[in-house]
Amino acid sequence: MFLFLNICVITFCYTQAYRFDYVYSQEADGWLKLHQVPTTWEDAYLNCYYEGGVLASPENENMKLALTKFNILSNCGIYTGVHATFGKGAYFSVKGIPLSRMPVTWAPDEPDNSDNAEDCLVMLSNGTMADTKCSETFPYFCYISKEQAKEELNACGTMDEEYSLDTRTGSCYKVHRSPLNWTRAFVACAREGGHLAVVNSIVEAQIIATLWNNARPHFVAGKYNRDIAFLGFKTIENKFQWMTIHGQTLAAAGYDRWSDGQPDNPGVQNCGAMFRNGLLDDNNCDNTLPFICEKDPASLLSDPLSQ
Ligand SMILES: *[C@@H]1O[C@H](CO)[C@@H](O)[C@H](O)[C@H]1NC(C)=O
Ligand SMILES: *[C@@H]1O[C@H](CO)[C@@H](O)[C@H](O)[C@H]1NC(C)=O
Ligand SMILES: [Ca+2]
Ligand SMILES: [Ca+2]
Ligand SMILES: [Ca+2]
Repeated sequence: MFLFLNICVITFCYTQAYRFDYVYSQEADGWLKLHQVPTTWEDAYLNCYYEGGVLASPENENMKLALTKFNILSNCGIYTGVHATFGKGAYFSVKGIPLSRMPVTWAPDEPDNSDNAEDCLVMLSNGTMADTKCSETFPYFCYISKEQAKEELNACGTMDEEYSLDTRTGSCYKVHRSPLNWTRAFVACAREGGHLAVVNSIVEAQIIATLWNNARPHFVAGKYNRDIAFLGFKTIENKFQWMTIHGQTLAAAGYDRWSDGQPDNPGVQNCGAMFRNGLLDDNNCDNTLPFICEKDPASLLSDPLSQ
């Protein structure tokens, strides 16, 4: 926060925050967010993508400086977006800049490609780099360039035009037509500033079903049911108690209309879904299905609690 204010005082101050969890960096010429919870490289990559940015890399001296300066976690490396997961030894940033173009200083005895199994690069707190297994977990930064961030926020408080506001509920909705399993879907909605949709009324069930049925046809290869979409409810560890992701029973949340014969697979189908007619289904959490996100228009604004 201090850093941010300081930047504002001495240079042009960006009045439009990208979103509350990102901080403007003059060096980076854009917005950075430190994800303090360590994850695997693949999860870091995906989380940044869902947030609308990229896993940050020291692609030039300024980015390297920004990442070093913002990395307040002492003695701890951060994942960079530099990886060779597409081909052994062929290191590129997520944006496709080759490692040979980056200002890299290696840590002692690095890179060593230990066990011939190290395809991801971490940056240590002093700015030196090391290769590591991509399954190791590290904190990381996501980056949104000023170019990317300069679009106006829409009525849903996001630049993601796929979110649309419905004034009847005051919520925004987005139909994800590319299928993910329930866990991945949950994370995708969360990173967009929303959550897997929670149905709180019959009207909301109709709104969601209508949006879904009107969504542009979208072909994604693979075997999955195109007529069922994941929502934000599941059973708690096979206890046959259906709860929304906000900790309520379906009845308390306001909508518990199951389709005929559903739920039909207790103990096996532990995740909540909806048919195109708006009625509910239990489905396998590891199936990949389309899914619906719901978002409070204020969720990413600077002070969501005061809205
Ligand atoms: C950077 O940190 C690593 C790990 O702590 C250490 O081994 C290395 O000597 C440091 N390099 C410089 C240039 O300070
Ligand atoms: C969802 O997919 C991810 C990535 O493929 C996988 O790691 C995870 O185990 C899956 N989760 C479930 C519940 O199947
Ligand atoms: Ca190494
Ligand atoms: Ca809702
Ligand atoms: Ca079912």
